[in-house]
Amino acid sequence: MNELTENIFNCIKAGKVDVTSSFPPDMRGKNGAFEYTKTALEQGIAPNDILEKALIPAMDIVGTRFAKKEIFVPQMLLSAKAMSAAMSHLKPYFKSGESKLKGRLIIGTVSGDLHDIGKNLVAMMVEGSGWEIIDLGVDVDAEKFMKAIDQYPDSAIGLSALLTTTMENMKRIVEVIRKNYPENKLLVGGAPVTMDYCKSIGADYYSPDPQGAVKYLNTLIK
Ligand code: B1M
Repeated sequence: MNELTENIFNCIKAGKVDVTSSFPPDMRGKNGAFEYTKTALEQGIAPNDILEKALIPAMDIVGTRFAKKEIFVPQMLLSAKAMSAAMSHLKPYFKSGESKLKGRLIIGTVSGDLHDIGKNLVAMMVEGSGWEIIDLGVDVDAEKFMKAIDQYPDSAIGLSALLTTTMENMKRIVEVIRKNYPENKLLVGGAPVTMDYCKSIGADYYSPDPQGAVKYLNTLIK
């Protein structure tokens, strides 16, 4: 790994966003993912190399540590923030089509539900693994999901629900999407959701955490 790519990798793993970030204490005053990514691109390192050699492996480690409960939500959020800082430089290349992403995930918290911390973590981890994210936010009804799928028909779709009451809405939204787009892959998650529930409503996969979501989505790449 090139030294700059290694620096980006280490910053994302440690949650070092930019030069002004005070976390982690031993990296205070030093450049972060934001500065190193900018320099790497200026020095001609390909956006795909930065994504595949730094962002994806770093977020992979972070996701595994989180799933094993070796790190917790705040550390994961900082790593995701560092990843987003690096992505802010890479996005223009992917948007222009000069570099290719793995796929696209439309994600939202289902109608009636305002919890978005877990959904955002999933979105950030999936983005960090090389996917484009269309984040519809919270309280997303079937109509809004359908509008986004009509616009991006080749996407996977992710639904999050944190309330037992809104799991019913998840079911209804899955029904509407299935009716119109039987082939699209539907991923569901959120604290009260289970694999049994996922199967009972006709979704394709349930993941208890972002890492599982990433692993599942990566199996869909053609
Ligand atoms: Co609310 N809330 N809340 N809440 N809240 C819970 C969920 C609750 C369990 C608390 C409790 O009573 N012990 C309870 C639900 C009970 C139930 O339905 N069985 C509850 C309730 C009742 C409510 C209100 C109804 C309270 C009220 O007003 N009377 C209300 C509802 C509002 C609404 O949505 N309409 C409400 C409101 C809120 C706040 C706004 C105050 C706030 C949300 C802030 C926000 O999200 N921006 C809030 C919070 C913070 C919580 C708790 C404390 C924490 C949720 C959270 O963020 N967890 C929660 C209790 C708890 O969990 N201890 C609680 C951390 C997050 C990282 O985990 O979201 O599970 P989680 O996401 C995980 C996985 O589930 C998975 O990956 C994530 C990372 O591991 N995952 C996916 C999530 N989505 C996924 C999607 C995937 C794959 C994996 O694929 C697409």
